[in-house]
Amino acid sequence: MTFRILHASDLHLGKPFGGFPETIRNRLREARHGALARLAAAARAHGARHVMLAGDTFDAETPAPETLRHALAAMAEEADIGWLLLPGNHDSLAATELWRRIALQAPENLRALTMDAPVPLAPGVSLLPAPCTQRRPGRDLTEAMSAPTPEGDLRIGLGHGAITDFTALESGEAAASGIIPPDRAARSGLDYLALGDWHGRLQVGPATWYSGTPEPDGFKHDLAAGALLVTLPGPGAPPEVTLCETGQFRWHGLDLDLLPGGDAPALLRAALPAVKRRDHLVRLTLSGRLTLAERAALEAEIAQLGPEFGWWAADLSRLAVEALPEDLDQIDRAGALRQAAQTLWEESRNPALAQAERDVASQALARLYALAQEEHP
Ligand SMILES: [Mn+2]
Repeated sequence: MTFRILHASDLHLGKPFGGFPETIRNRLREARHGALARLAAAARAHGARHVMLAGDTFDAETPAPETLRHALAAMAEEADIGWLLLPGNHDSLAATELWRRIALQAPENLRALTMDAPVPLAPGVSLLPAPCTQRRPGRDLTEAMSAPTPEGDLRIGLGHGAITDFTALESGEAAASGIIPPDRAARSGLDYLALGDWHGRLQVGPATWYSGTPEPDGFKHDLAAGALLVTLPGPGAPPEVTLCETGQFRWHGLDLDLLPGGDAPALLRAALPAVKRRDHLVRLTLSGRLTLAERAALEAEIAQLGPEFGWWAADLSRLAVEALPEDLDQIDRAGALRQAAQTLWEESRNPALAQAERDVASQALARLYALAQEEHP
């Protein structure tokens, strides 16, 4: 008897993305809402009737009324899919008003897992949820997954939180309390343990996974986000787990170390996606050194490329410049501008100055050079 289910977590609906400009913030929020339909489509396409959301479906304990209503409506519209909603640490049971509203407004195909008792999911399949009682429960809630279920049932655990630190175990230190033991699946006789909390995808053991968020939300995890399609061949048999990509946006934290003589603009282009740039966020950090001319060419390339992306930031503060005396002629042959360039050049290589001061002079010289090139290309 094969059972198939989709495992997702950490949707964080309503996440505000403060610190980003309004346009991209709205698009990022919208993409999180859109992930519900993409999850349903992925489940349907692979013959899964249920989507497990392993906590943090909502970013806040009191989401805006429309965030909740839109989510419930979107789930209701996927009428052939059963949604299994576990309270995480962001939307724990301490958010009593949230779970009260969900209980009142939830469509028939949504099941809020607010109790840590086994739930019959399908004939021969039991779900063992461990809802977060509060933001930091301070104890291992997944102990509840050892509860008995009908003889011969598949046992699927659904939890939210951090696993025990392996390094602490190996060094003989006491494991921190209130976190999930990595061998929970074996301890509680689970055929699969679906976890949420970690926003990247992570396999913890043969039958234990973090799905990661279905829609990426930061630069920490630069991977294609999605949900896990879990196929359980039968009680006691190892699960087959495959990725269903559901992410709209990709976040790239890109580090480039540059040296003179290379083609920096070409290196940059090669490191960036070529299509759908509007759905990519890029945080570029440049280091190494370039000649003034190379740096000016790179800055021009950055000015050209940046606006093609959904969001873009480039940090050139750690990119040193190598200025040659003849470069100064490119700024001006004489006059006040040349004099300023000469002074900056001398400061940039003056061993009597602190490195920070020399760097400031270098950056200013690079700026002056780039401006002069724009005027007299
Ligand atoms: Mn989370």
